[in-house]
Amino acid sequence: MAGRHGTTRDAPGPDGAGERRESAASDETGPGGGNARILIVDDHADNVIILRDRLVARGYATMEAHDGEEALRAVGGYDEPLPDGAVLPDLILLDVMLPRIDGFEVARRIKANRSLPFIPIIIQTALDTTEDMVVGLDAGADDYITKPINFAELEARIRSLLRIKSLQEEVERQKSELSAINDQLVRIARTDGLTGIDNRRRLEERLDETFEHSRRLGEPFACVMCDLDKFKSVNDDYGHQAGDAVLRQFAQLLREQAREIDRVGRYGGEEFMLILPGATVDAAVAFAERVRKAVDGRTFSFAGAVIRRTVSCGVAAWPHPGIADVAALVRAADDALYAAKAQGRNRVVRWDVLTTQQGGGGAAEPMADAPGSGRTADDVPFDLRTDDGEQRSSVSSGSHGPDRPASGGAVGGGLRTPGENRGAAA
Ligand code: GH3
Ligand code: MG
Ligand code: MG
Repeated sequence: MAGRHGTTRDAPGPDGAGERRESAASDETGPGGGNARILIVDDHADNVIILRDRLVARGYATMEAHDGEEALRAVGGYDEPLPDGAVLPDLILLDVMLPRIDGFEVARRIKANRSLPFIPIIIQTALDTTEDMVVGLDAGADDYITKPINFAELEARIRSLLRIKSLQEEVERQKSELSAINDQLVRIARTDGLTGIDNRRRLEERLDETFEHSRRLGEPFACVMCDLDKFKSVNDDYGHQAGDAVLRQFAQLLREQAREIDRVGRYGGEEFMLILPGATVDAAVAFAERVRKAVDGRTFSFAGAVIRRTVSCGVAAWPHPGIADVAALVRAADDALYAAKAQGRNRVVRWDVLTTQQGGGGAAEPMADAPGSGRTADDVPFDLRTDDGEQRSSVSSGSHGPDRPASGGAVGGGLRTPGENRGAAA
């Protein structure tokens, strides 16, 4: 049997708010109470004592408040942080007639405080004033009990509300679990599983965001497509796992080379894309050239072997008169990449120079080539529209198929206009 000996005081507020009493057996499950904490709010000390003793005897822990302000303070109701070590009540037994702030107002303020969890409130009303009951329920109370209080009835109401509270908490728990799972799914849906960098879907979102942002601010931005050269031979010679290791190491290299604001993603296969916000074509070419050199100057290692690889890059940037939208920008970078492959690989090609050299793409003036890139379309004449299957496969970078409808007119020689479909070469 619990008694006054078990009384403890937890973090009493300035006026005794939050005063808390617990039964000696409070950590055992009582006849109905478990460890639920009930805040008794009543200005009559006798009422408080009667309720407290009976609740404690039934295994509940109790807290007390003697007016409306104390009651609010016990739940941090004045936007004050709860005193250290203080705990919120699980349920409030609220008298209506209280000094300073009446019970209705207390209920209203507690229910209006969105930072609080669900705390059931039972108002105590005099038997002859059902009007109080209506006002109390309208104020947000969850139930009411008439005085003089029938303790069995009070206990039944407390149990019922605590059941609702625990269901509510379970719902909240499941909601936050679902939201965490959802966040994780969103992350997975945007990430390339092999390399941990953005996947194509995410890159496309980023492209749209960056394009929108650049257009609003009138800032340039660039897109670099990188494709590992002769990557298929890594798989053929060393196995698929070796190929995977090279892809991971290449992704890591790109991450290291990129600035904080750049986006690095895997566009597909052994083809990677970099989105460089604020970068002019010159800056992007310099960046791509750094990447190219870094790859050229390093080795890739995996179980049992160390190999060297090179990379080809295509660069395009907005604004450019020939680039009206994101799709045109990506196509331009891809075309430049394709030209880099055709010119012999291990090089960086800028699309705007291809364009001006062919008088296509709407470039107003030839743009200066960046130091270090140094290679343009006329370094090596190439024919992207040859019907010769041999040559096609030697210049194709392979993974461009699905989003590039085949051009029916892929006949004859000469340079394809950049931005135009690569056609049969894909
Ligand atoms: P090029 O210089 O023209 O780009 O030649 P390439 O061999 O790199 O290009 P190709 O398109 O012929 O081959 C690409 C290869 O990339 C074929 C494919 O098996 C391999 N590949 C694509 N995705 C993965 C991957 O996730 N892991 C591994 N290990 N290989 C991949
Ligand atoms: Mg390749
Ligand atoms: Mg490829």
